[in-house]
Amino acid sequence: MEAKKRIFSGIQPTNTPHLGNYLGALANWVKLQDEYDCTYSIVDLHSITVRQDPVKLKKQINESYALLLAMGVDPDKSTVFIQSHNCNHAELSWILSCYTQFGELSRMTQFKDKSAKHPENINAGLFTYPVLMAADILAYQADLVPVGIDQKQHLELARNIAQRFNQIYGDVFTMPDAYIPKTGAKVMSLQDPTKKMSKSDENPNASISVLDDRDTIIRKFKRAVTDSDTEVAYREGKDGINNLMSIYSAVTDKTFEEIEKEFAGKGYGDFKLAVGEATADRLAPMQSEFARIIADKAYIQECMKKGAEKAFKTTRKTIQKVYKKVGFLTL
Ligand code: ATP
Ligand code: LTN
Repeated sequence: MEAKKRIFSGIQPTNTPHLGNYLGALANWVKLQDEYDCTYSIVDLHSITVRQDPVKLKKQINESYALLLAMGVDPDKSTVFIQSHNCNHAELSWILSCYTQFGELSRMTQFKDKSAKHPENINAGLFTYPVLMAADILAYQADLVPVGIDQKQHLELARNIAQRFNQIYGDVFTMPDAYIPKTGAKVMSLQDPTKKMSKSDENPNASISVLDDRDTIIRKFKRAVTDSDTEVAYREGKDGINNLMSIYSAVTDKTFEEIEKEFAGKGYGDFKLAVGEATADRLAPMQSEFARIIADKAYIQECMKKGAEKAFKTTRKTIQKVYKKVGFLTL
């Protein structure tokens, strides 16, 4: 039997995941588990590129991990672990940073955005963030990386680093491809539909947390910024409605055409309510599962430990190969 292709992806424990994280990435993580050999990580090392409160961070790491399990990521099928529990990520990141150009990192739009947002803390980690991400992916020899569209540039960089390394030392790393969903790849803010929905947005009405209750979800969608038109139709310039249609399409699997038909002659009020209800229905099973899992500390610990051990084993093979190739002595 041919070995399954490998998948790696990660999410930062910076806040509770929002609907964008879910539709852009996490929903695919669950779907791909049968067909691929999947590894999913809570990337806590990445999250400290922006200052975090240690007490809050600890809680967020634990909850983000439990949420993955609640969503249906199966720790018996896939490897689910916390990034800092596997030292190979940081080790490989150092090596790869010596094969990454300053100019390449300067062009990363996430670095430009985040340094503009936090001018008081433009640290070296924020700059080298994409190298650590490349190390995450390449350490597992991943073939596919399910992410939202905002991570495409980082993935291209990972490919460039892999190619450069392979050119010098022969075939060491697998070339990874991005896996980006057709709908939900970029969910926009409900308050400013020209900006992406983001965990770090200060306005709580701008995003739907996957743990928001039904009433809150419906209320936030009711308040979503749209336009002065009345027609539910996907058209240029109707950013707010386009975003709501994309969300509705992603949570119900209906096409834009079907949605336009469903709401022909109806107002935005009816449409917003339907989007709210469909989203709440979609998130409800995960929310009750989360309540159950988060109470079971021993189970979470056991899964984390098993995940970290599996992750370490797989990646140590890559590190050993890399050390040999660059000319380090082995003991
Ligand atoms: P922050 O705003 O703090 O940078 P984030 O909301 O971008 O965080 P991440 O943990 O960086 O969240 O991303 C996790 C995954 O979710 C990534 O695969 C990313 O591409 C995807 N993602 C993030 N925001 C969106 C969005 N608005 N729409 C679709 N996918 C998204
Ligand atoms: N940079 C990503 C999170 C991330 C990731 C990864 C995604 C870190 N390492 C490896 C895919 C593969 C983000 O900000 N969303």
